[in-house]
Amino acid sequence: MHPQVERTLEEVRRRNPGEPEFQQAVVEVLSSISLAVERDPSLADHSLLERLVEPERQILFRVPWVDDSGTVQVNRGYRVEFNSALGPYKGGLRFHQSVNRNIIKFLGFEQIFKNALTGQSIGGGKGGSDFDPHGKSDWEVMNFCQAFMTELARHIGDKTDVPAGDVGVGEREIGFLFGQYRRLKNRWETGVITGKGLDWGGSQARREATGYGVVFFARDMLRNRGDDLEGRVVTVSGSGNVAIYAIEKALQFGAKPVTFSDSSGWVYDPEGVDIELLKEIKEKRRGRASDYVAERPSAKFHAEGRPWSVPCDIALPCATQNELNEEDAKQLARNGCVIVAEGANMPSTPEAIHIFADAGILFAPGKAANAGGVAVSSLEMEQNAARARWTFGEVEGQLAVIMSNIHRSCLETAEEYGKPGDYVVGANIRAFLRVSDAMHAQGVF
Ligand code: NDP
Ligand code: 2IT
Repeated sequence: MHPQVERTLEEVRRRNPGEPEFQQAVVEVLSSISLAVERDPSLADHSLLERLVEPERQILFRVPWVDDSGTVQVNRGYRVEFNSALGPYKGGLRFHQSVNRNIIKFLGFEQIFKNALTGQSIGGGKGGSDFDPHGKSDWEVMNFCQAFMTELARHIGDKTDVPAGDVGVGEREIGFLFGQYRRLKNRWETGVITGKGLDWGGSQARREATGYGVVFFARDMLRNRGDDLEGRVVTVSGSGNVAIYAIEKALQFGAKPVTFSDSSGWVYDPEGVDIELLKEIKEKRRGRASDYVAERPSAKFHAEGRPWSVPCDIALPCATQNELNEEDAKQLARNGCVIVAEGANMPSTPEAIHIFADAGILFAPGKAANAGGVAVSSLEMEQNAARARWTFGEVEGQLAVIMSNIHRSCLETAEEYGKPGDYVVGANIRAFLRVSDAMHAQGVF
Protein backbone atom coordinates (compact mmCIF):
# COMPACT_ATOMS: atom_id res chain seq x y z
CA MET A 1 0.00 0.00 0.00
CA HIS A 2 1.21 3.56 -0.72
CA PRO A 3 2.85 5.00 2.45
CA GLN A 4 0.56 8.04 2.49
CA VAL A 5 -2.48 5.75 2.35
CA GLU A 6 -0.97 3.56 5.06
CA ARG A 7 -0.47 6.59 7.33
CA THR A 8 -4.03 7.74 6.74
CA LEU A 9 -5.33 4.32 7.70
CA GLU A 10 -3.28 4.28 10.90
CA GLU A 11 -4.68 7.69 11.80
CA VAL A 12 -8.22 6.50 11.12
CA ARG A 13 -7.71 3.53 13.45
CA ARG A 14 -6.18 5.73 16.14
CA ARG A 15 -8.81 8.47 15.99
CA ASN A 16 -11.89 6.25 15.63
CA PRO A 17 -11.53 3.54 18.24
CA GLY A 18 -14.50 1.25 18.76
CA GLU A 19 -15.85 2.00 15.27
CA PRO A 20 -15.30 -1.30 13.42
CA GLU A 21 -17.75 -0.80 10.54
CA PHE A 22 -16.42 2.69 9.84
CA GLN A 23 -12.87 1.36 9.81
CA GLN A 24 -13.93 -1.55 7.59
CA ALA A 25 -15.46 0.81 5.03
CA VAL A 26 -12.40 3.08 5.03
CA VAL A 27 -9.94 0.18 4.65
CA GLU A 28 -11.89 -1.14 1.67
CA VAL A 29 -11.96 2.21 -0.13
CA LEU A 30 -8.39 3.26 0.69
CA SER A 31 -6.98 -0.12 -0.39
CA SER A 32 -8.28 0.57 -3.90
CA ILE A 33 -7.37 4.26 -3.87
CA SER A 34 -3.79 3.30 -3.12
CA LEU A 35 -3.44 2.11 -6.73
CA ALA A 36 -4.46 5.53 -7.99
CA VAL A 37 -2.14 7.36 -5.59
CA GLU A 38 0.78 5.14 -6.62
CA ARG A 39 0.20 6.19 -10.20
CA ASP A 40 -0.33 9.88 -9.36
CA PRO A 41 0.94 10.89 -5.89
CA SER A 42 -0.38 14.44 -6.37
CA LEU A 43 -3.87 13.06 -5.77
CA ALA A 44 -2.96 12.89 -2.07
CA ASP A 45 -1.53 16.45 -1.93
CA HIS A 46 -2.78 18.96 0.64
CA SER A 47 -3.77 16.17 3.07
CA LEU A 48 -6.62 15.20 0.77
CA LEU A 49 -6.90 11.67 2.15
CA GLU A 50 -6.92 12.90 5.74
CA ARG A 51 -9.72 15.33 4.86
CA LEU A 52 -11.64 12.67 2.97
CA VAL A 53 -11.90 10.35 5.99
CA GLU A 54 -12.99 13.09 8.38
CA PRO A 55 -16.67 14.17 8.17
CA GLU A 56 -17.16 17.86 7.42
CA ARG A 57 -19.73 18.01 10.22
CA GLN A 58 -21.27 15.56 12.72
CA ILE A 59 -24.53 16.36 14.45
CA LEU A 60 -25.66 14.44 17.53
CA PHE A 61 -28.90 15.29 19.31
CA ARG A 62 -31.42 14.17 21.90
CA VAL A 63 -34.83 13.00 20.66
CA PRO A 64 -37.40 12.99 23.48
CA TRP A 65 -40.90 11.77 22.57
CA VAL A 66 -44.02 10.44 24.31
CA ASP A 67 -45.11 6.81 23.79
CA ASP A 68 -48.71 5.53 23.86
CA SER A 69 -48.58 4.89 27.61
CA GLY A 70 -47.65 8.52 28.27
CA THR A 71 -44.03 7.70 29.12
CA VAL A 72 -41.30 9.98 27.83
CA GLN A 73 -38.74 8.04 25.78
CA VAL A 74 -35.30 9.37 24.89
CA ASN A 75 -33.45 8.36 21.73
CA ARG A 76 -30.35 9.64 20.01
CA GLY A 77 -30.43 11.38 16.64
CA TYR A 78 -27.49 11.57 14.23
CA ARG A 79 -26.66 13.33 11.00
CA VAL A 80 -23.16 12.99 9.60
CA GLU A 81 -22.52 15.52 6.82
CA PHE A 82 -19.51 13.82 5.33
CA ASN A 83 -18.53 15.49 2.08
CA SER A 84 -20.11 18.26 -0.01
CA ALA A 85 -17.53 18.63 -2.78
CA LEU A 86 -19.97 17.40 -5.44
CA GLY A 87 -23.24 18.82 -4.12
CA PRO A 88 -25.47 19.07 -1.05
CA TYR A 89 -25.04 16.25 1.44
CA LYS A 90 -27.34 13.44 0.32
CA GLY A 91 -28.17 10.17 1.99
CA GLY A 92 -30.79 8.30 3.95
CA LEU A 93 -31.95 8.14 7.55
CA ARG A 94 -31.82 4.79 9.34
CA PHE A 95 -34.06 3.99 12.33
CA HIS A 96 -32.81 0.77 13.93
CA GLN A 97 -31.78 -0.23 17.43
CA SER A 98 -28.21 -0.90 16.22
CA VAL A 99 -27.64 2.69 15.06
CA ASN A 100 -24.71 4.54 16.62
CA ARG A 101 -22.10 7.01 15.40
CA ASN A 102 -19.96 4.22 13.95
CA ILE A 103 -22.78 2.89 11.78
CA ILE A 104 -23.82 6.32 10.54
CA LYS A 105 -20.21 7.23 9.73
CA PHE A 106 -19.67 4.03 7.76
CA LEU A 107 -22.85 4.64 5.80
CA GLY A 108 -22.02 8.32 5.24
CA PHE A 109 -18.53 7.45 4.01
CA GLU A 110 -19.85 4.87 1.54
CA GLN A 111 -22.46 7.36 0.37
CA ILE A 112 -19.79 9.85 -0.80
CA PHE A 113 -18.47 7.37 -3.36
CA LYS A 114 -21.83 5.89 -4.31
CA ASN A 115 -23.19 9.36 -5.04
CA ALA A 116 -20.08 10.26 -7.04
CA LEU A 117 -20.60 7.14 -9.20
CA THR A 118 -24.08 8.26 -10.21
CA GLY A 119 -22.53 11.22 -12.06
CA GLN A 120 -25.02 13.54 -10.37
CA SER A 121 -24.37 16.62 -8.21
CA ILE A 122 -24.77 15.12 -4.75
CA GLY A 123 -22.39 15.01 -1.80
CA GLY A 124 -22.45 12.31 0.87
CA GLY A 125 -24.21 12.16 4.22
CA LYS A 126 -26.24 9.84 6.42
CA GLY A 127 -28.32 10.03 9.55
CA GLY A 128 -30.68 8.18 11.78
CA SER A 129 -31.53 7.11 15.26
CA ASP A 130 -31.42 4.13 17.62
CA PHE A 131 -35.24 4.30 17.64
CA ASP A 132 -36.71 0.85 16.87
CA PRO A 133 -39.92 1.13 14.83
CA HIS A 134 -40.82 -2.57 15.34
CA GLY A 135 -44.01 -2.94 17.33
CA LYS A 136 -44.61 0.82 17.60
CA SER A 137 -48.02 2.26 16.76
CA ASP A 138 -48.44 4.79 13.96
CA TRP A 139 -48.93 7.49 16.63
CA GLU A 140 -45.66 6.60 18.30
CA VAL A 141 -43.82 6.61 14.99
CA MET A 142 -45.36 10.01 14.21
CA ASN A 143 -44.44 11.43 17.62
CA PHE A 144 -40.91 10.19 17.21
CA CYS A 145 -40.54 11.53 13.65
CA GLN A 146 -41.87 14.95 14.70
CA ALA A 147 -39.41 15.13 17.59
CA PHE A 148 -36.54 13.97 15.37
CA MET A 149 -37.31 16.56 12.68
CA THR A 150 -37.75 19.36 15.22
CA GLU A 151 -33.98 19.25 15.71
CA LEU A 152 -32.90 18.01 12.26
CA ALA A 153 -34.79 20.81 10.47
CA ARG A 154 -32.24 23.42 11.49
CA HIS A 155 -29.46 21.50 9.71
CA ILE A 156 -31.04 20.50 6.39
CA GLY A 157 -32.34 22.21 3.25
CA ASP A 158 -32.63 21.61 -0.47
CA LYS A 159 -29.26 23.27 -1.05
CA THR A 160 -27.61 22.05 2.16
CA ASP A 161 -28.47 18.50 3.11
CA VAL A 162 -31.23 16.29 1.70
CA PRO A 163 -32.17 13.16 3.70
CA ALA A 164 -34.24 10.19 2.47
CA GLY A 165 -35.17 6.72 3.74
CA ASP A 166 -33.05 3.73 4.71
CA VAL A 167 -33.65 0.81 7.08
CA GLY A 168 -36.76 1.53 9.16
CA VAL A 169 -37.57 4.70 7.24
CA GLY A 170 -40.08 4.28 4.42
CA GLU A 171 -42.86 6.38 2.96
CA ARG A 172 -44.79 6.54 6.26
CA GLU A 173 -41.80 7.99 8.13
CA ILE A 174 -40.82 10.33 5.27
CA GLY A 175 -44.39 11.68 5.38
CA PHE A 176 -44.25 12.45 9.11
CA LEU A 177 -40.77 13.96 8.75
CA PHE A 178 -41.72 16.15 5.79
CA GLY A 179 -44.94 17.21 7.48
CA GLN A 180 -43.06 18.40 10.56
CA TYR A 181 -40.46 20.22 8.44
CA ARG A 182 -43.23 22.05 6.59
CA ARG A 183 -44.96 22.93 9.85
CA LEU A 184 -41.74 24.37 11.29
CA LYS A 185 -40.74 26.37 8.20
CA ASN A 186 -44.16 27.30 6.81
CA ARG A 187 -42.76 26.67 3.34
CA TRP A 188 -43.56 24.08 0.66
CA GLU A 189 -39.93 23.02 0.16
CA THR A 190 -40.28 19.58 -1.38
CA GLY A 191 -36.58 19.40 -2.29
CA VAL A 192 -35.59 19.07 1.38
CA ILE A 193 -36.23 15.32 1.54
CA THR A 194 -36.72 12.52 -0.99
CA GLY A 195 -38.80 9.37 -1.07
CA LYS A 196 -41.99 11.43 -0.73
CA GLY A 197 -45.46 10.21 -1.73
CA LEU A 198 -46.45 10.77 -5.35
CA ASP A 199 -49.09 13.40 -4.52
CA TRP A 200 -46.79 15.52 -2.39
CA GLY A 201 -43.60 15.91 -4.37
CA GLY A 202 -42.40 12.34 -4.73
CA SER A 203 -41.03 10.77 -7.88
CA GLN A 204 -42.37 7.87 -9.83
CA ALA A 205 -40.14 4.80 -9.43
CA ARG A 206 -38.30 6.05 -6.31
CA ARG A 207 -39.86 3.26 -4.26
CA GLU A 208 -38.69 0.68 -6.81
CA ALA A 209 -35.38 2.33 -7.68
CA THR A 210 -32.85 0.61 -5.44
CA GLY A 211 -34.08 -2.95 -5.98
CA TYR A 212 -34.67 -2.45 -9.71
CA GLY A 213 -31.25 -0.83 -10.02
CA VAL A 214 -29.52 -3.80 -8.38
CA VAL A 215 -31.10 -6.15 -10.90
CA PHE A 216 -30.25 -3.85 -13.83
CA PHE A 217 -26.68 -3.95 -12.60
CA ALA A 218 -26.62 -7.75 -12.23
CA ARG A 219 -28.08 -8.07 -15.73
CA ASP A 220 -25.29 -5.88 -17.12
CA MET A 221 -22.71 -8.07 -15.35
CA LEU A 222 -24.22 -11.17 -16.93
CA ARG A 223 -24.52 -9.61 -20.37
CA ASN A 224 -20.90 -8.59 -20.20
CA ARG A 225 -20.04 -12.29 -20.10
CA GLY A 226 -22.52 -13.16 -22.84
CA ASP A 227 -25.20 -14.38 -20.45
CA ASP A 228 -28.64 -13.24 -19.29
CA LEU A 229 -31.03 -13.35 -16.34
CA GLU A 230 -33.70 -15.47 -17.99
CA GLY A 231 -34.19 -18.72 -16.06
CA ARG A 232 -31.52 -17.88 -13.47
CA VAL A 233 -32.07 -18.80 -9.82
CA VAL A 234 -31.63 -15.82 -7.49
CA THR A 235 -31.27 -15.82 -3.70
CA VAL A 236 -32.21 -12.62 -1.90
CA SER A 237 -31.93 -11.62 1.76
CA GLY A 238 -34.10 -9.01 3.47
CA SER A 239 -37.75 -8.32 2.74
CA GLY A 240 -37.81 -4.56 2.93
CA ASN A 241 -37.81 -1.89 0.28
CA VAL A 242 -34.67 -3.05 -1.54
CA ALA A 243 -35.34 -6.80 -1.40
CA ILE A 244 -38.98 -6.56 -2.52
CA TYR A 245 -38.21 -4.56 -5.66
CA ALA A 246 -35.11 -6.61 -6.48
CA ILE A 247 -37.38 -9.68 -6.41
CA GLU A 248 -40.00 -7.91 -8.52
CA LYS A 249 -37.54 -6.88 -11.22
CA ALA A 250 -35.84 -10.30 -11.22
CA LEU A 251 -39.27 -11.85 -11.89
CA GLN A 252 -39.96 -9.34 -14.68
CA PHE A 253 -36.69 -10.40 -16.33
CA GLY A 254 -37.69 -14.08 -16.22
CA ALA A 255 -35.37 -15.06 -13.37
CA LYS A 256 -36.49 -17.11 -10.38
CA PRO A 257 -35.97 -15.49 -6.97
CA VAL A 258 -36.39 -18.19 -4.34
CA THR A 259 -35.56 -16.66 -0.94
CA PHE A 260 -36.07 -13.63 1.31
CA SER A 261 -35.52 -12.97 5.01
CA ASP A 262 -36.05 -10.67 7.97
CA SER A 263 -34.57 -10.50 11.45
CA SER A 264 -36.69 -13.49 12.54
CA GLY A 265 -35.45 -15.92 9.87
CA TRP A 266 -35.63 -16.73 6.17
CA VAL A 267 -37.98 -18.28 3.65
CA TYR A 268 -37.17 -20.70 0.81
CA ASP A 269 -39.81 -20.90 -1.88
CA PRO A 270 -38.50 -23.27 -4.60
CA GLU A 271 -41.42 -22.35 -6.88
CA GLY A 272 -40.28 -18.71 -6.95
CA VAL A 273 -41.36 -15.92 -4.61
CA ASP A 274 -45.00 -14.79 -4.94
CA ILE A 275 -44.29 -11.06 -5.07
CA GLU A 276 -47.89 -9.93 -4.56
CA LEU A 277 -48.16 -12.04 -1.40
CA LEU A 278 -44.82 -10.75 -0.13
CA LYS A 279 -45.87 -7.13 -0.71
CA GLU A 280 -49.22 -7.72 0.95
CA ILE A 281 -47.51 -9.14 4.06
CA LYS A 282 -44.61 -6.71 4.30
CA GLU A 283 -45.96 -3.44 2.88
CA LYS A 284 -49.63 -3.62 3.88
CA ARG A 285 -49.72 -5.76 7.03
CA ARG A 286 -46.19 -5.01 8.30
CA GLY A 287 -46.00 -8.75 9.02
CA ARG A 288 -43.16 -11.23 9.52
CA ALA A 289 -41.40 -13.54 7.03
CA SER A 290 -43.04 -16.57 8.62
CA ASP A 291 -46.53 -15.22 7.72
CA TYR A 292 -45.73 -15.97 4.08
CA VAL A 293 -45.43 -19.75 4.52
CA ALA A 294 -48.86 -19.93 6.15
CA GLU A 295 -50.36 -18.86 2.82
CA ARG A 296 -47.90 -20.50 0.42
CA PRO A 297 -47.62 -24.30 0.64
CA SER A 298 -44.47 -24.48 -1.52
CA ALA A 299 -42.48 -22.33 0.95
CA LYS A 300 -40.56 -23.24 4.09
CA PHE A 301 -39.55 -20.93 6.95
CA HIS A 302 -36.14 -21.33 8.67
CA ALA A 303 -35.50 -19.61 11.97
CA GLU A 304 -31.79 -20.52 11.80
CA GLY A 305 -29.14 -19.90 9.15
CA ARG A 306 -29.26 -17.69 6.09
CA PRO A 307 -30.45 -17.91 2.48
CA TRP A 308 -26.89 -18.41 1.19
CA SER A 309 -27.07 -22.19 1.67
CA VAL A 310 -29.62 -22.45 -1.16
CA PRO A 311 -28.04 -23.26 -4.58
CA CYS A 312 -28.27 -20.22 -6.87
CA ASP A 313 -26.74 -18.50 -9.88
CA ILE A 314 -27.01 -15.01 -8.43
CA ALA A 315 -27.03 -13.82 -4.81
CA LEU A 316 -28.41 -10.42 -3.84
CA PRO A 317 -27.83 -9.56 -0.17
CA CYS A 318 -30.40 -6.81 0.55
CA ALA A 319 -30.77 -6.67 4.35
CA THR A 320 -27.87 -5.26 6.35
CA GLN A 321 -24.10 -4.91 6.82
CA ASN A 322 -21.88 -7.99 7.28
CA GLU A 323 -24.74 -10.45 6.70
CA LEU A 324 -22.73 -12.62 4.30
CA ASN A 325 -19.52 -14.05 5.79
CA GLU A 326 -16.63 -16.26 4.70
CA GLU A 327 -18.53 -19.50 5.28
CA ASP A 328 -21.53 -18.21 3.34
CA ALA A 329 -19.23 -17.20 0.48
CA LYS A 330 -17.65 -20.67 0.38
CA GLN A 331 -21.10 -22.21 0.30
CA LEU A 332 -22.13 -19.95 -2.60
CA ALA A 333 -18.95 -20.91 -4.47
CA ARG A 334 -19.55 -24.64 -3.88
CA ASN A 335 -23.08 -24.26 -5.19
CA GLY A 336 -21.92 -22.65 -8.43
CA CYS A 337 -23.03 -19.07 -7.82
CA VAL A 338 -21.61 -16.78 -10.53
CA ILE A 339 -22.59 -13.28 -9.35
CA VAL A 340 -23.03 -11.47 -6.04
CA ALA A 341 -24.49 -7.96 -6.30
CA GLU A 342 -24.99 -6.01 -3.09
CA GLY A 343 -28.38 -4.38 -2.56
CA ALA A 344 -27.55 -3.55 1.05
CA ASN A 345 -24.66 -1.37 2.16
CA MET A 346 -21.55 -3.48 2.90
CA PRO A 347 -23.42 -6.79 3.42
CA SER A 348 -20.36 -8.91 2.53
CA THR A 349 -17.51 -9.20 5.02
CA PRO A 350 -13.95 -8.57 3.73
CA GLU A 351 -13.25 -12.31 4.12
CA ALA A 352 -16.27 -13.15 1.97
CA ILE A 353 -15.09 -10.74 -0.73
CA HIS A 354 -11.72 -12.54 -0.84
CA ILE A 355 -13.49 -15.85 -1.33
CA PHE A 356 -15.53 -14.40 -4.22
CA ALA A 357 -12.31 -13.31 -5.91
CA ASP A 358 -10.59 -16.67 -5.39
CA ALA A 359 -13.65 -18.57 -6.64
CA GLY A 360 -14.09 -16.37 -9.71
CA ILE A 361 -17.48 -15.09 -8.55
CA LEU A 362 -18.16 -11.66 -10.03
CA PHE A 363 -18.80 -9.24 -7.18
CA ALA A 364 -20.52 -5.85 -7.35
CA PRO A 365 -20.09 -3.70 -4.22
CA GLY A 366 -23.13 -1.87 -2.87
CA LYS A 367 -21.82 1.56 -3.72
CA ALA A 368 -22.12 0.60 -7.39
CA ALA A 369 -24.97 -1.93 -7.44
CA ASN A 370 -27.39 -0.15 -5.08
CA ALA A 371 -26.78 3.41 -6.33
CA GLY A 372 -30.14 3.41 -8.14
CA GLY A 373 -32.01 4.54 -5.03
CA VAL A 374 -30.02 7.68 -4.46
CA ALA A 375 -29.84 8.29 -8.20
CA VAL A 376 -33.63 8.45 -8.42
CA SER A 377 -33.64 10.58 -5.26
CA SER A 378 -31.53 13.02 -7.20
CA LEU A 379 -34.03 12.84 -10.08
CA GLU A 380 -36.74 13.57 -7.50
CA MET A 381 -34.78 16.69 -6.47
CA GLU A 382 -34.57 17.73 -10.13
CA GLN A 383 -38.32 17.35 -10.56
CA ASN A 384 -38.96 19.30 -7.34
CA ALA A 385 -36.68 22.15 -8.45
CA ALA A 386 -38.41 22.34 -11.84
CA ARG A 387 -41.91 21.74 -10.40
CA ALA A 388 -42.06 18.90 -12.93
CA ARG A 389 -43.58 15.41 -12.84
CA TRP A 390 -42.08 12.69 -14.99
CA THR A 391 -43.78 9.42 -15.89
CA PHE A 392 -42.77 6.06 -14.43
CA GLY A 393 -41.30 5.06 -17.79
CA GLU A 394 -39.21 8.23 -18.01
CA VAL A 395 -37.73 7.77 -14.55
CA GLU A 396 -37.15 4.04 -14.93
CA GLY A 397 -35.51 4.66 -18.30
CA GLN A 398 -33.11 7.17 -16.74
CA LEU A 399 -32.41 4.74 -13.90
CA ALA A 400 -31.47 2.00 -16.37
CA VAL A 401 -29.11 4.36 -18.19
CA ILE A 402 -27.47 5.51 -14.94
CA MET A 403 -26.93 1.91 -13.79
CA SER A 404 -25.42 0.97 -17.16
CA ASN A 405 -23.12 3.98 -17.00
CA ILE A 406 -21.96 3.00 -13.52
CA HIS A 407 -21.42 -0.58 -14.66
CA ARG A 408 -19.38 0.51 -17.67
CA SER A 409 -17.31 3.05 -15.78
CA CYS A 410 -16.44 0.50 -13.08
CA LEU A 411 -15.19 -1.94 -15.71
CA GLU A 412 -13.29 0.72 -17.66
CA THR A 413 -11.57 2.04 -14.56
CA ALA A 414 -10.71 -1.45 -13.30
CA GLU A 415 -9.15 -2.24 -16.68
CA GLU A 416 -7.23 1.05 -16.70
CA TYR A 417 -5.71 0.22 -13.31
CA GLY A 418 -4.70 -3.30 -14.28
CA LYS A 419 -7.54 -5.10 -12.45
CA PRO A 420 -9.91 -6.24 -15.20
CA GLY A 421 -13.30 -7.37 -13.91
CA ASP A 422 -12.65 -6.02 -10.41
CA TYR A 423 -15.76 -3.96 -9.68
CA VAL A 424 -14.49 -2.97 -6.22
CA VAL A 425 -11.35 -1.34 -7.54
CA GLY A 426 -13.25 0.16 -10.48
CA ALA A 427 -15.98 1.68 -8.33
CA ASN A 428 -13.68 3.02 -5.62
CA ILE A 429 -11.15 4.61 -7.96
CA ARG A 430 -13.72 6.05 -10.35
CA ALA A 431 -15.62 7.65 -7.48
CA PHE A 432 -12.47 8.84 -5.73
CA LEU A 433 -11.16 10.59 -8.84
CA ARG A 434 -14.38 12.55 -9.19
CA VAL A 435 -14.46 13.59 -5.53
CA SER A 436 -10.74 14.35 -5.30
CA ASP A 437 -10.83 16.52 -8.46
CA ALA A 438 -13.65 18.57 -6.95
CA MET A 439 -11.91 18.84 -3.57
CA HIS A 440 -8.62 19.96 -5.12
CA ALA A 441 -10.42 22.49 -7.33
CA GLN A 442 -12.30 24.03 -4.40
CA GLY A 443 -9.28 24.55 -2.13
CA VAL A 444 -8.59 23.46 1.40
CA PHE A 445 -11.55 23.29 3.75
P1 NDP B 1 -36.10 -1.86 5.15
O1 NDP B 1 -36.21 -1.32 6.50
O2 NDP B 1 -37.15 -1.60 4.16
O3 NDP B 1 -35.85 -3.42 5.19
C1 NDP B 1 -34.76 -3.96 5.86
C2 NDP B 1 -34.85 -5.47 5.78
O4 NDP B 1 -33.64 -6.04 6.27
C3 NDP B 1 -35.96 -6.03 6.64
O5 NDP B 1 -36.40 -7.24 6.09
C4 NDP B 1 -35.24 -6.25 7.96
O6 NDP B 1 -35.87 -7.22 8.79
C5 NDP B 1 -33.90 -6.72 7.50
N1 NDP B 1 -32.88 -6.33 8.47
C6 NDP B 1 -32.51 -5.07 8.80
N2 NDP B 1 -31.56 -5.09 9.73
C7 NDP B 1 -31.34 -6.38 10.00
C8 NDP B 1 -30.46 -7.03 10.88
N3 NDP B 1 -29.62 -6.37 11.66
N4 NDP B 1 -30.49 -8.40 10.89
C9 NDP B 1 -31.34 -9.08 10.08
N5 NDP B 1 -32.20 -8.50 9.23
C10 NDP B 1 -32.19 -7.18 9.19
O7 NDP B 1 -34.69 -1.30 4.60
P2 NDP B 1 -34.17 -1.20 3.10
O8 NDP B 1 -34.69 -2.33 2.29
O9 NDP B 1 -34.41 0.18 2.63
O10 NDP B 1 -32.59 -1.35 3.30
C11 NDP B 1 -31.92 -2.60 3.22
C12 NDP B 1 -30.45 -2.35 2.94
O11 NDP B 1 -30.30 -1.63 1.70
C13 NDP B 1 -29.71 -1.51 3.98
O12 NDP B 1 -28.36 -1.94 4.04
C14 NDP B 1 -29.75 -0.11 3.38
O13 NDP B 1 -28.72 0.70 3.88
C15 NDP B 1 -29.54 -0.44 1.91
N6 NDP B 1 -29.97 0.55 0.94
C16 NDP B 1 -31.23 1.07 0.95
C17 NDP B 1 -31.61 1.98 -0.01
C18 NDP B 1 -32.99 2.51 -0.10
O14 NDP B 1 -33.26 3.29 -1.04
N7 NDP B 1 -33.90 2.17 0.79
C19 NDP B 1 -30.64 2.45 -1.04
C20 NDP B 1 -29.38 1.78 -1.00
C21 NDP B 1 -29.06 0.88 -0.03
P3 NDP B 1 -36.79 -6.74 10.03
O15 NDP B 1 -37.97 -6.07 9.41
O16 NDP B 1 -37.10 -7.99 10.77
O17 NDP B 1 -35.93 -5.79 10.82
O1 2IT C 1 -28.03 3.95 1.09
C1 2IT C 1 -28.64 4.68 0.28
O2 2IT C 1 -28.16 4.99 -0.81
C2 2IT C 1 -29.98 5.13 0.65
N1 2IT C 1 -30.48 4.77 1.70
C3 2IT C 1 -30.73 6.07 -0.24
C4 2IT C 1 -30.25 7.49 -0.06
C5 2IT C 1 -31.07 8.54 -0.75
O3 2IT C 1 -30.76 9.72 -0.49
O4 2IT C 1 -31.97 8.25 -1.52
